[in-house]
Amino acid sequence: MKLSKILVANRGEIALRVMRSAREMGIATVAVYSEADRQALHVRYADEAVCIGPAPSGQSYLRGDKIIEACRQTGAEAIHPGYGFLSENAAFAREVSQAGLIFIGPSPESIQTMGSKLAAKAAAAQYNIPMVPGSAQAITDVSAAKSICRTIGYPVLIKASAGGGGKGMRVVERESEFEEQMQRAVSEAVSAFGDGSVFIEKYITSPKHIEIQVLGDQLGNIVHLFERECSIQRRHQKVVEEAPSSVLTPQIREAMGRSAVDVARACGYYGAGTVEFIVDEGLNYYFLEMNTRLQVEHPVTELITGVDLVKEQIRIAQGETLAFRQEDLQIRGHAIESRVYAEDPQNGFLPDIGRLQTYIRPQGPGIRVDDGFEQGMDIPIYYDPMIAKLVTYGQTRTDAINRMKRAIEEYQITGVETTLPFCHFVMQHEAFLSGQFDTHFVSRYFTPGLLQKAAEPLEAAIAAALIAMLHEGHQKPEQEITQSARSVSRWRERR
Ligand code: MV4
Repeated sequence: MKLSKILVANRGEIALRVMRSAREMGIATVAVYSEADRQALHVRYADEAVCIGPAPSGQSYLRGDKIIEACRQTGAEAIHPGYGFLSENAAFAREVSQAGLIFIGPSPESIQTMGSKLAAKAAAAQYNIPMVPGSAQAITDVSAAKSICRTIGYPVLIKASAGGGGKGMRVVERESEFEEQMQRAVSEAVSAFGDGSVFIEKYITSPKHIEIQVLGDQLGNIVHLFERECSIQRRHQKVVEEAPSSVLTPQIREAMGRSAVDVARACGYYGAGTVEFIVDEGLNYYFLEMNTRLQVEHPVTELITGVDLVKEQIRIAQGETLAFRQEDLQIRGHAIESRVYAEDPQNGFLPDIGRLQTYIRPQGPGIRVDDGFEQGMDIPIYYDPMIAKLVTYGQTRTDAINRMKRAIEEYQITGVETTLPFCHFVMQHEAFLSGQFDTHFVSRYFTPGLLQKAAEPLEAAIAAALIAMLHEGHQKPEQEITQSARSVSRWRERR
């Protein structure tokens, strides 16, 4: 069934990104917006727009009922949820189809299974997919849990089954700390997710976060589109991502790809999805969880494969067969994404909201900017402070890195502080250049004093550096989940 009009239940850069692909497919677009977003670019870009409520997302972008009503009003036949908001809400996906509309995404059952880490692991256990040693079920009995920990060995990690973003996660270094940490994890999980189920895993001390993009159609065909390396993150918020990973061998890439397809198959997956792994220093990989949405960092995969993931999502929702088989896909070149957040890297990455006084995008070969703002606009306080995704492409990783440095130097933003200087720092760091880094990159290597502000008068740069040096002594190091995490990375030694 060909769609003729879709509603995009999101805002900002991702709403625009989705509408662009829809328009290229000849599909009309409907925007929804909150009262804070009347002037937003996604509203102006859409063929039609419907206001769904006040600024707080609980009263607008999270109101499934109002969004379904907006479809009735405009005649939209399908809903693309983007990422965040309602994108991984199984109940919403079910309500959409009960209203006779198409949810552009996986089935409610897939969303529900993968929304529980324990259910996801249970589904994956039908296949031979590597998983971190730990408890297969929620732990309730402290002494039974301690005996599991004795078997797998400390340190262990307690995780919330319903968790996300590191919430409800506790590292336990020794048995004497176990009970207290378990109680904390349970109460954090109850208050954050309304579900206190927690389980245990062996703690991998220096992991890389590598995820595999998958696509499945409604006829049961599933392919993977290789990996994204997402280890450069702070407090579980990714800042720099790239594809492909510079450490995977073709053999490990193929094995991880096959495992990712198996995970998707285990829950009858269709649509676009991401299978998340951690990779240890010996390049052993372990399945952690699956994200059942389009991810923020999807453009790096699009650039190295030539596949428009949003168009594929729409084709899959239309019931079409995947247009390619696994052997049709290959990696061409290298792509890097820098997330431009309105946050101050000189000041603990605190959100720095305000008006974009100057906003001039970089241009030229190999540069893609996905954003939702123009010069003069305010960054609203109600939503995610991401201004843009700056993505560069090159034939080699070095080309993509040099292009990213050039693009960051061209990008002119005043009025708010951004993560751009931090991303520039990453592009020059020896650990990033060599590929020998893990998820602890930021806490291990970054201090605000190391940032140089580009394109500023020398005196101002010196003053900023002096101020940063004065502040450095007073700053608490970024809270990390373990002490041993601050030790030197062992990625290098093993290679
Ligand atoms: C882990 C881990 C080490 N060992 N599991 C964090 C968020 C969640 N999606 C999985 N996470 C981790 N799970 C075991 N058994 C380390 C992390 C982790 C992490 C993972 C990916 C990206 C960034 C991270 C930062 C800190 C910890």
